[in-house]
Amino acid sequence: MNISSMIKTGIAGMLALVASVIFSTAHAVNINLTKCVTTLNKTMSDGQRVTFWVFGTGGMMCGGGTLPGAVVEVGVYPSGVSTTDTLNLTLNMMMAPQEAAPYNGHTIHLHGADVTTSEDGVPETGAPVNGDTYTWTPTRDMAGSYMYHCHVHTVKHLEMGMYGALIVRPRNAGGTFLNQLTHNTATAYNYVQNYVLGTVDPAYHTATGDSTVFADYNPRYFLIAGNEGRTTSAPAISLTAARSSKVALRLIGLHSANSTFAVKDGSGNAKSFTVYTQDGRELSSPQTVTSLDITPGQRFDIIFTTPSTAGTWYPQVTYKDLRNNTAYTNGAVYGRVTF
Ligand SMILES: [Cu+2]
Repeated sequence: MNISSMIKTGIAGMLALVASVIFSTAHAVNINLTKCVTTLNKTMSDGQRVTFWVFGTGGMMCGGGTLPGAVVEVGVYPSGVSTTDTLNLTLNMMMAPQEAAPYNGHTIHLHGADVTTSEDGVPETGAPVNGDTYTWTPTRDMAGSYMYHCHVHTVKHLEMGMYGALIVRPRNAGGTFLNQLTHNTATAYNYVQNYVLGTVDPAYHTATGDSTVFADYNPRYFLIAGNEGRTTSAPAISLTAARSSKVALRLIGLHSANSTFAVKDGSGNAKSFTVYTQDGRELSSPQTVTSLDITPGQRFDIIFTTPSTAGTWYPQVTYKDLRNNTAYTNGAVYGRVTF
């Protein structure tokens, strides 16, 4: 290497160092996303057709609508790093299906997020229902699972499918997402899936205004990640994992019923799993359990380790009536993890 190239390399190295210092200590990351609202028709397991309202990914005609809506990820950084992620989520109302007044329009409520009242997506406290931008800057202790949903005429619009997972993920000082639930390395995982819980009462999908239908919830369809998954052979969600690996599941309660989560092997034996975070906060002592009740709005982030021998486990949710806590007919929904 001659002197000229050494100088060039030295200058390039210095510039890279300056850039990394700026990036790791002062550069604000803005995550700008646009959501819209569109219809999605699904044929359910009993042959009935249900029309959902779902969040899509913007555009003139509102494309990309899925049930649940696409995952939104926001990063948080280790202590001592002043960089922050700010989520700017814009709701585009063009082409949106709507109810008649006074329940017209839609919002995005960032459930569990500490936001100002004007960013909370609650029409009763002033959130615009004809399109708005919602801003959120989580702090490092907020790593965990959250949810977004519409807060207009919530009993109907939530039930119609207007929801999705909002995940706060730890990044390292350089900004790379870590495969950990929190900044605690004990929460490291090899695989992760979002188990977004949902229920459907078809009567809600056609009722409007102040119908008495909304006072009597009778779900007929029970979902994980938007799918019914009524048998272990046709699960709602599945994963192929290596043996002796760590599988994290984010359990996100967007259902309108009680529920109990468990993980069972092929013989129906309950397997233990560890709960590390609840409602977007790390537990001071992780809880290892074989069953977990999840009520509407709650979130739990859990990890289990797959065995060293081949097999299949079935994470599962049993949906139960809020009034008497008895399991609904067809209320068992299965996931599958093959290793
Ligand atoms: Cu809505």
